Amino acid sequence: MSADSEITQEACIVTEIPGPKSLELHARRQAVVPRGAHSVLPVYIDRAHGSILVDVDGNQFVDMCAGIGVTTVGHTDEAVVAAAREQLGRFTHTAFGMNPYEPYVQLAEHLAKHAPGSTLEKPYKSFFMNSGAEAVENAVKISRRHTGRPGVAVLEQAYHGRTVLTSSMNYKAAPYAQGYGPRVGDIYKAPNSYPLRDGLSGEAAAARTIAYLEKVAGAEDLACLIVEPIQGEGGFIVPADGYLSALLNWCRENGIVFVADEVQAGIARSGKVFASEHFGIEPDILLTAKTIAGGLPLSGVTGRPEIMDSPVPGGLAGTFAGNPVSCAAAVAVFERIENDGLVERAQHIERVFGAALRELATKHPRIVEVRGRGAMLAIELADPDTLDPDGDLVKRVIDRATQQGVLLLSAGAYGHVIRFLPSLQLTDDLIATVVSVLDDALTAEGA
Ligand code: PLZ
Repeated sequence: MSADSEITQEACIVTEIPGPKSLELHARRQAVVPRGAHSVLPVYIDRAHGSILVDVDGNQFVDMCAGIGVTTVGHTDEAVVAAAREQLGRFTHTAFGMNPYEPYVQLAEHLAKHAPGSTLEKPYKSFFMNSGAEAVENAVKISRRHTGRPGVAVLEQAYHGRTVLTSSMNYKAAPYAQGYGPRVGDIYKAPNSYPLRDGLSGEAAAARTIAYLEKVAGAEDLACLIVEPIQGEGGFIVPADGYLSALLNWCRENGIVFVADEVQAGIARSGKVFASEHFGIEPDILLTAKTIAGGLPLSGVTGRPEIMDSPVPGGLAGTFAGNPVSCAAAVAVFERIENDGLVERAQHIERVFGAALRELATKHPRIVEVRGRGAMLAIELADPDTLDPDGDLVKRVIDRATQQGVLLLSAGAYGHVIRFLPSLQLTDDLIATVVSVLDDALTAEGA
């Protein structure tokens, strides 16, 4: 079907939301799908292109979520679809652990070229899994194997996945780990850098994190420290300058593997290929997923060869890991980044949309901060005097925007942040639509 490219890049609401066909599908789903597999918005999608989702009732929505930061190159991007189709016609699966193929190797070459460690004499090595959580799991395994130590350090406000290990690493207990115990041990959650709320310099925040870990975990027992350079689910929290480099130095001094979880921030979204570049750090291990394959499931673990080679042959695998169709799509994503200025698009979105959000903040005092990088921007909503987080306001604003055809996503420990992670195809016209819908919603809420 080539109708995708005929979808106009505009919002257009033609029924009640959810519409009658969505409601019908939702009733069928409730009979056969457990409630745990919840959908935030029961609007069923029929097709999509660029920044627009079209539902089964013919409503068009501006997608400011990109499937939680996945379709960063745009929905049904022609180059990605063509590469995946081509590979589908050749073969869909062999298991890389059985019979290997070129797209996997090509993708590892792209990552070696773009990873912040590309200044090293020996390039970073990569292998591929299916999901972000699996990438995190493997980073923990490799770090333990490399160091012979058990401990895993993470930060407050962090999110790393929903497997039993990774859900024990998340800051929030509910809905990830609560009720599914026992939780995994030897995980230490250290204070992070949250400039709006702690007011600390990067140096002071790092000293606090390090002091905590030395006291509570003991540096000699730590295999790795895993950080999101810009925290995603936590609310697009950008750490204070110098925070991450101080943590990295401490890791190097203490033989701890420094892992950057770039599952949400990586691959052009932040206005750099890797968010780590904003902070001048070369992590030992870098994790990618989401954006990497333009909408197909794939994750990557990339790192220094001396660390990545610590597992024995056959130690890193999975039946579907590094699926050839996903790898071919991911190669197309990197070609788009290299040839079509996607990083510059993310920077453009930061300039235009970021400025508009800051303008909104001057009108609406409950926007207590506008932050983020590239096409990863957020507004935090709180009481301007006490900074009490206002998750209810976020919910109401998102509901109002949905009714106007703009899909928004919350974030933050208290659901008090609206995060914007659109596709890089977002046009200036659509930015204007989103800003005016937000403005109206905030005004209607007296915010
Ligand atoms: N690391 C930094 O953001 C996934 C979670 C959606 P998976 N974030 C979206 C949900 O509610 O399940 C994420 C992330 C960071 C790891 C992950 C996990 O990636 O592909 O969802 O396993």
